[in-house]
Amino acid sequence: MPLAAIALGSNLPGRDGTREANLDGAVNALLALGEVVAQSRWYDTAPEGYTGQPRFLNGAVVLETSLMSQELLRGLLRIELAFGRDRSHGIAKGPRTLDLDLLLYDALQMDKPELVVPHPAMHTRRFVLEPLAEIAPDWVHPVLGKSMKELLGRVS
Ligand code: PH2
Ligand code: MG
Ligand code: MG
Repeated sequence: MPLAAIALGSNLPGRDGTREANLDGAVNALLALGEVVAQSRWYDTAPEGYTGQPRFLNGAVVLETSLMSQELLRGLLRIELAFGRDRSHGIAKGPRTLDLDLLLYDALQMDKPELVVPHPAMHTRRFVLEPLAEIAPDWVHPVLGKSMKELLGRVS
């Protein structure tokens, strides 16, 4: 069955009060989409990009799933909504209760308006690579030809 790497992030309390509860609850909700075969620890990280927002809690999971990439994406968006994610207003890349990003899907390369895989910014982000290299150090980025461990060694 296909393996998907998913990044998790939260920097606002949700219905259960903490960033941890959002990420723990998201992992539980992901069980509806497949089997969580690996889960990183949660990393407290400084916001990158738009820095005028609270610190994030970030992590990654590897999900074994029978869903196609776009079905999986729809499932991730549904979970974000269930955790109170509001995309209707606010700052792009600003604070959010839950962000679930599809990073990798086997060795798939896809560039469509609704989904780009591998995630186009993943190799530049320590908050993505550190948790992913913890659970999938040897997974090779299908475009860059470098493992997660190697990519982590290249970010500041
Ligand atoms: N997500 C962003 C923008 N900046 N910074 C950290 N530390 N963690 C994130 O998950 C994050 C961010 C947009 O998705
Ligand atoms: Mg994101
Ligand atoms: Mg996102």
